[in-house]
Amino acid sequence: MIIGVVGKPSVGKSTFFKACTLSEVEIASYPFTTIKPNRGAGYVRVKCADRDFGKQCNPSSGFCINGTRFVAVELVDVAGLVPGAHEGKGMGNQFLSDLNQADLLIHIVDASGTANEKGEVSENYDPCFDVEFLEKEIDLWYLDVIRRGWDKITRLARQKGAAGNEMSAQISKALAEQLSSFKVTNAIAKNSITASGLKEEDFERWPEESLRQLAAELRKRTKPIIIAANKMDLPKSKVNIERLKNKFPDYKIVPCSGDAEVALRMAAKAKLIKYLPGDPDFEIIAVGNDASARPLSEAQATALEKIRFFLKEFGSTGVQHVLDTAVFDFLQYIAIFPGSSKGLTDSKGNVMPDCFLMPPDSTALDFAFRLHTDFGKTFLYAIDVRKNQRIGKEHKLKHRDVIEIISAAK
Ligand SMILES: Nc1nc2c(ncn2[C@@H]2O[C@H](COP(=O)(O)OP(=O)(O)O)[C@@H](O)[C@H]2O)c(=O)[nH]1
Ligand SMILES: [Mg+2]
Repeated sequence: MIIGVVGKPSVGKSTFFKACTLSEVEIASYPFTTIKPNRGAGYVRVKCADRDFGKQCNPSSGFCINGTRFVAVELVDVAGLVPGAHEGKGMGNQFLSDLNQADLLIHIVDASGTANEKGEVSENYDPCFDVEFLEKEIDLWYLDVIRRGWDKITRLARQKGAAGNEMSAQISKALAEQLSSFKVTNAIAKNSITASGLKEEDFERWPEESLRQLAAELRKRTKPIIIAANKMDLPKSKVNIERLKNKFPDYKIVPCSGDAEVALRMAAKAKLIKYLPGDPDFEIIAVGNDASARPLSEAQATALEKIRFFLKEFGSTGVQHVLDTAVFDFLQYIAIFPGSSKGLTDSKGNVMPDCFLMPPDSTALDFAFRLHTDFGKTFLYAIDVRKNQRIGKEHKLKHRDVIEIISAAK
């Protein structure tokens, strides 16, 4: 899963990205390569299954602190969004390919209204414009690709129909084929066509304007957007977030402060405080006359107390909450731990080294394929390790299940 961090300049994208990717502990490895500077691992919080078995896990990627497991998700800082972007203004190939690969977009909005549509210093700017703008811009980009490819898409559909297939299902297949780089699948194309009030078999007579809605429906399903209302520490943000919530009741809007999260993670890394990303508070470590203790400077102490005040009001800095909301609440992913009824240790002696994020409705068989194609192909049955119960391939998995796959490949 790839999560794109988008928004106009100066809203705090890079700060948010830094906050998510900065980690107190040294991370041995990611489940993916991060060779580009604008790519990195963010982590979602999962209550680890290790404690339920009276164990301490040794994650092979991510980390686990006191029973809270941080599972990696790939983040991309997608810079370069400006008005007119879909027409190619300021939108390089890099921007498009970064955007293309994302499964979900976190739209960082400057809730304080201190930057105009180009990101220049301003006053009383209404962030609702940014939400409308981004949605429109991405919808137009989809529309543009559909329009430019329309002759080809319809030709493909006719060919498929002529090849003896039932004409009524060919346009969705042709759309999915042409828009595969946007992660449009057959099912997504079908649902989008229906949601646009169109009938597949009439595709030769679809009105031109209907393509606009079709583009929007395809976009919604392949690039869903959640909003991080950033800079909540600034004065006008509270009024503006209410405005956002009223105007966009269908959007998930999470208040946050990227700056505060960066400060806390840096302080934790420097061993000045104890802080777990997403926590409602932190604890100052370095006090007293102990020679090894590094007392906080006056400025540090003041800055931290200001952040504590923010945490009290908002429950957390919100940054971790944005990621957790995106993955678990919005995309409804579930975390699954591979395990075994014979023990939770792998061949190298690591306890519960892995935790996988799976899409909603994943079955035991899906999980087998996720572990290894061979496990999927030669799947026999699975075991729900918590209950020590056999489950079949169609069995739907739940968040925090511990599952063993029994296959002929083992
Ligand atoms: N007050 C405040 N400023 C922030 C916050 N997050 C980011 N900023 C500031 O906003 C400015 C732009 O941030 P940056 O991450 O470079 O924005 P980008 O252009 O979207 O990548 C910087 O000065 C940040 O320190 C926040 O939560 N509160
Ligand atoms: Mg930036």
